[in-house]
Amino acid sequence: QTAMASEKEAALAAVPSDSPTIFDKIINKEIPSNVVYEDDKVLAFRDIAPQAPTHILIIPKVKDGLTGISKAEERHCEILGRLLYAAKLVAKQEGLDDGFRLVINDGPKGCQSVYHLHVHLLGGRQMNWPPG
Ligand code: IU
Repeated sequence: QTAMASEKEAALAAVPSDSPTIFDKIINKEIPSNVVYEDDKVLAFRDIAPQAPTHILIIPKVKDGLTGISKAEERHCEILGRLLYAAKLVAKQEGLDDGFRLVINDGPKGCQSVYHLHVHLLGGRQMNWPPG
């Protein structure tokens, strides 16, 4: 079984809800993670199951109802911009000068498994299109 297949299974098994997720424990440093960037609003850490040489998750420290991008409201516009800007800073920090990919999975069909908004930063290899 490939990691991708199990990630899809995790996504299909995940129940979309606004309950706290494991990312809250990562934010609160209750469980360890490999943090690569942090500011007052945003945390970025290495994905535990990397799908590329660089695979980092960029998340808002306060969820504020943002279980996923489909739940975005006008009040979230500032944090949404900060997440993308942080992704650019991290891509630069990681030396991804020849390109990278940002991904936001949403809902079961989008293969979302953790219901706390996160931007995937993937790089360090040639990406393909279309994605799976
Ligand atoms: P998704 O877009 O919801 O499918 O992404 C969730 C990601 O969170 C996925 O790439 C997992 O490998 C990753 N992850 C993690 O880095 N640490 C964890 O403790 C858990 C998931 I659970």
